[in-house]
Amino acid sequence: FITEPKTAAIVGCPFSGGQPKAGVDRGPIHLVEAGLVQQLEELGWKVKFDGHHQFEEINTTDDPPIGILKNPRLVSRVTESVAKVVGDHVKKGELPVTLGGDHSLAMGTISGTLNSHPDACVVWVDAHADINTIETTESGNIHGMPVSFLLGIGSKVSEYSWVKPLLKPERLVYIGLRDVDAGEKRILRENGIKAFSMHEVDRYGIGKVVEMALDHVNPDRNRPIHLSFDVDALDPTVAPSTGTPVRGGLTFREGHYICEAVYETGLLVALDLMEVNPSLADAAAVEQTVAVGCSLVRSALGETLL
Ligand code: HAR
Ligand code: MN
Ligand code: MN
Ligand code: MN
Repeated sequence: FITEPKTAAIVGCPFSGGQPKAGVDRGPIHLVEAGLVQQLEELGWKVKFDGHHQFEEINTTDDPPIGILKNPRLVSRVTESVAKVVGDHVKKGELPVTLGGDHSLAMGTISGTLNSHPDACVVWVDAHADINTIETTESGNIHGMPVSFLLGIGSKVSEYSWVKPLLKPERLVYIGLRDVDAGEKRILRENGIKAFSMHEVDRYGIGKVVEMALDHVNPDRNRPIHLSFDVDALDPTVAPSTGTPVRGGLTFREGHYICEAVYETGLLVALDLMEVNPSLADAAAVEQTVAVGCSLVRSALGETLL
């Protein structure tokens, strides 16, 4: 699906409107300043990066809540614009690497992927399921909801009518979950969505978990894969600078193993790296988190240990 010469397009999304903590909008800037573009070039990729998206066209001075949804118009318009940008790269056979920014952005990135590859599957790596609906969310923070919008479950708001329910429950799999709301557990169960929590990672080991996850969404290993990686899937000792850290997460190697194994399929068509927040820790912890973010991306784009 990726055409030669292999081209990656960095889609920097300095956006924080899907959640309340300032600073996550600076994640992509730090990742690029850490040298991500050159690192990917050293792996043999042609890398396109024409600056971070500024969403200039989006003008929401007045954005009161719609029901419980916070910043609903802003999040809708930014993610719709991201869907177009990511979709254009995917159509050209380029690999979009979207740097967040909060995870509401995945409403855009996954819409962009599925527009071109309706048969694609999604591997969502996260401490959280991000599948709350308008009915179940307690926070109203849209970064906890993008998956429900992509599936078309829960009641609809006209502001989000551009989001088509292109994702099928059987084409989605989670790895790393450990902080799932009661309403979200019900949604996962009722829709038969496959999820490998940290409990399964402990029981089977990450190698077997990734194999089972791919067997579920991609049994013949012929579907394009969209990997959406929330850095908070990693243990907070590994990736401390993030808005909603949850203890008991993936080790450094477990996180990288997922990326390496997805790369090895040769089926990766889009990658998200989300929720790096450089304002939520001391300088050393920020540097550590940014470095881990870059190295996850390198692993997903083919860096090997030998
Ligand atoms: N489930 C909670 C909510 O809906 C928390 C979501 C949290 N955050 C993320 N997303 N970082 O993965 O608000
Ligand atoms: Mn671009
Ligand atoms: Mn998330
Ligand atoms: Mn998360």
